Amino acid sequence: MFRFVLMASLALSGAACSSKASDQQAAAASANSLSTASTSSATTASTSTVKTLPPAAAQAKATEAKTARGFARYSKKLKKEALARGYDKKLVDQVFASLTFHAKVVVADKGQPEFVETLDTYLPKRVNKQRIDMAVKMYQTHQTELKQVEQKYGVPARFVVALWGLESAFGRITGNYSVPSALATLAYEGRREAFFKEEFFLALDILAQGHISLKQMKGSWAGAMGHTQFMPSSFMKYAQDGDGDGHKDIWTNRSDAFASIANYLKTEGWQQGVTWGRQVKLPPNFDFSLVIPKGSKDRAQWLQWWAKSERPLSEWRKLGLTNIDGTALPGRDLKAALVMPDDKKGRAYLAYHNYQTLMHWNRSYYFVSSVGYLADEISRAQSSAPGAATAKKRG
Ligand SMILES: [Ca+2]
Repeated sequence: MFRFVLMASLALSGAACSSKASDQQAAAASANSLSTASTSSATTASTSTVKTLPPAAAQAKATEAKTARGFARYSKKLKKEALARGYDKKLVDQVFASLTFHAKVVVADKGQPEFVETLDTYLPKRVNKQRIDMAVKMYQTHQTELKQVEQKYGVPARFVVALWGLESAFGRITGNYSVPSALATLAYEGRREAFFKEEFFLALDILAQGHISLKQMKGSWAGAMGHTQFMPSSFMKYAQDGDGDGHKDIWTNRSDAFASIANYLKTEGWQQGVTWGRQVKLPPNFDFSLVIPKGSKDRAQWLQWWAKSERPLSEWRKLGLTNIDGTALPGRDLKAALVMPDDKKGRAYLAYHNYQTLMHWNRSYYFVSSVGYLADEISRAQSSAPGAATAKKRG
């Protein structure tokens, strides 16, 4: 489990990020970033005409030769279990007839990026100018729809757009794997069998409920689905029918995706009227024991450590902290905890309650920093746009 989780947070940040994402979101997160990275090579592996297979594809082929038969045996058992669990036989027949062993999934799951970087190298890549421009454009294009979602769920549209942009490049990169096949392959691989088997059965539930067809149920190699890159368990908990047509379609329906993202944040405690956090400057000789320590074993422990760091902005002000540009911290009566994703060397953030909510989505400082950064850039573009209503940063 540790390796998977570590791999996921590495894949996500491309860095030695010591915060570990939750199982579910680790899968979604790694799925997201790796789907982006590996889609093209996956396509290469399946479409190239054998002559000159690149090494990764060749390796994938080798794994396939070894284990496709094993997968078929595993699928038989899984099918029995599906029927025993009471799934409709027609659905079960249809899904199991479609199951394909994806050697590539196994290779991706075992792979570990070796590249180490910091937030300073990561952020400009992950939230580059192209992504910011696109986010601003999407924010404006879908303004009406986004405002409705903002009102209904109490979550600012800029955060919905930022998550949408980072998870699936605004719905453009959602993954090309058949989700049941990817999940069955990962269950068969065995290292996290129980987790992926449950996700597989939840995928069957989603199909049984008719939200999407089997053919359209596509996702990343790790089973993260659609515009939101939800794992099936997240779908069950947070997905919404935004346009009211009776289906929660996070794969092809933008309204459903927007509502689902906002509902996720609302469900996990988003506070209205407050932003996520802010980058700050520390005074000389700062007492670093006030920072949330790194390496928490789970969210519960991280929250405990958060509570120890958290204090009112006025107190942080007294301790000598300022905004990154040296100006005074806001006078608002808010509590914040101090986060340093790259320890003493790197950036420091005062994190508000909503930071916790974003860390529920994906327990990675790098991920949350990029969401906050992108959301702030959207807001900045709004307030600097000529004639645009000023979208003031609050908190
Ligand atoms: Ca719908």
